[in-house]
Amino acid sequence: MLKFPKDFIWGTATSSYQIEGAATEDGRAWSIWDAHAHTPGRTYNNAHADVACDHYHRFREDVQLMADMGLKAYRFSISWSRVQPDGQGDVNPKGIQFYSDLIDELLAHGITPWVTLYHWDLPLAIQMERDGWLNPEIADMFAQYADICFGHFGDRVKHWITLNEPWVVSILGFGEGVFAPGRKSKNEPYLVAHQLLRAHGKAVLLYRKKYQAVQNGKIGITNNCDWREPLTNSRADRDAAQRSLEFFLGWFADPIYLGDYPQAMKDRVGARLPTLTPEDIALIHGSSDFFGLNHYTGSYAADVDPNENIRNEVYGNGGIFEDQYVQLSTDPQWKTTSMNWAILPWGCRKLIEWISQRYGNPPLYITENGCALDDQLEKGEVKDTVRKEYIESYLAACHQAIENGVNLKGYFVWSFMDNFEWALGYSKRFGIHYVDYDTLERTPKHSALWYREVIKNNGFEFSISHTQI
Ligand code: PNW
Repeated sequence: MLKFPKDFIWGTATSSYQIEGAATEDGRAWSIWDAHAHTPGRTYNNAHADVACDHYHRFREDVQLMADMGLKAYRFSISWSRVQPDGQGDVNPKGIQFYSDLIDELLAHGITPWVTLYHWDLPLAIQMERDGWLNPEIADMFAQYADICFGHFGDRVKHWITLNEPWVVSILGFGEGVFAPGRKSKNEPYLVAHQLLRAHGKAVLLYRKKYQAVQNGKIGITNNCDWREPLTNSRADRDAAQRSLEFFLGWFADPIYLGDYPQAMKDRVGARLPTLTPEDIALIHGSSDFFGLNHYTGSYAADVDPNENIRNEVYGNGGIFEDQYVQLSTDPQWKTTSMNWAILPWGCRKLIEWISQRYGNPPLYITENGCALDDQLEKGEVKDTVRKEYIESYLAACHQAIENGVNLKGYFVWSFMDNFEWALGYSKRFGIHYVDYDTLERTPKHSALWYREVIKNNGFEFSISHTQI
């Protein structure tokens, strides 16, 4: 039996645009994701999230399902344009009411809310009128929005996450252009990342100055990172794997925990990497009470000679190739999910051990982990054995890391239910609850029933011990 530490947080996660629907109801204005999804050709089957899971109208039913599985914590995000439609100025009382009701409903069922302020749905007005994340003034706009949230919800919300995955915003939104606002650039990701870090820092400073002493909550940020395993044991490949982790996670976590961008980035990106001024560093260094990590997969990393004309084959996970010169690859033996992401529980263990070493063993929460599968609903059941084994093996790897000294304090399954998977629309199912998109009916999958037992027992019997963790 693998037992977890007493008080370990067992949760699930979602985000506003992916589940809420009610896109123009009760005063909500469009975000950049509404505009992106409604632009032909941007998402699979031109899907959008006008209705999504209709969580806006069904949140009480959803909280009941969470209570049924004994969930300790629920991570959701606030739609900025629902509470402040233009992203600046007036507050929308009906938006405040919705999140206030959701929080009350969770607390009434003994579930702790973990609230993300920004999960990619920037108010469209800020993009159109103020250039969005490219505008240095966005840090102040974000802090003002955060102020509204702390002020209205901070009496009941004690766990705040400023930003979800700034790497995705920067690389997929401004580098590859596959996510909103759909820009393709080799420089903008670095500029946007810089403003994301400053915005995070300003929101945290405001919380600490104005609210933390009274409200007694914690605030942090969630970054995503995949593991990088050196392809060979050569010095060059080991350096490449390390460099790749620094370009991925160090880009955001180094400024927060170590006070500057990684040296490897400064060396290779040169003048295209903005400089953190002493004021920026004062704002950003030490600005997280905990380390939030979203983690799904990993790959091999190998060194590339800049004179060779090689392109990166592993989609979405590289960052800007010409700056890193790291060749990513996978082993055809590795099992994959329907995202084509490799299932590598040992990569999860190695990554959280890497984080704990590099950043001084901070309190760590896995704020997302899970997998997409081609689930079938048959006679009211979804037998998602691969998902159950995915979660089980990643949790076993987490348990091993805890034994090795990693300060892991909680784990959130992505996702509570199937939802709008961004550019892939409704074609990928990540939920532990199945959503029928015709009737919007929810059904707990076998993985949810298994997770309920894990929560109840604060651990589990590891049934697939032949799996490498
Ligand atoms: C995360 N990549 O996104 C998000 O936080 C969720 O909203 C999302 O649904 C979930 O993971 C599953 O995709 C990512 O291409 C999307 O590297 C894409 C990538 C990473 C994370």
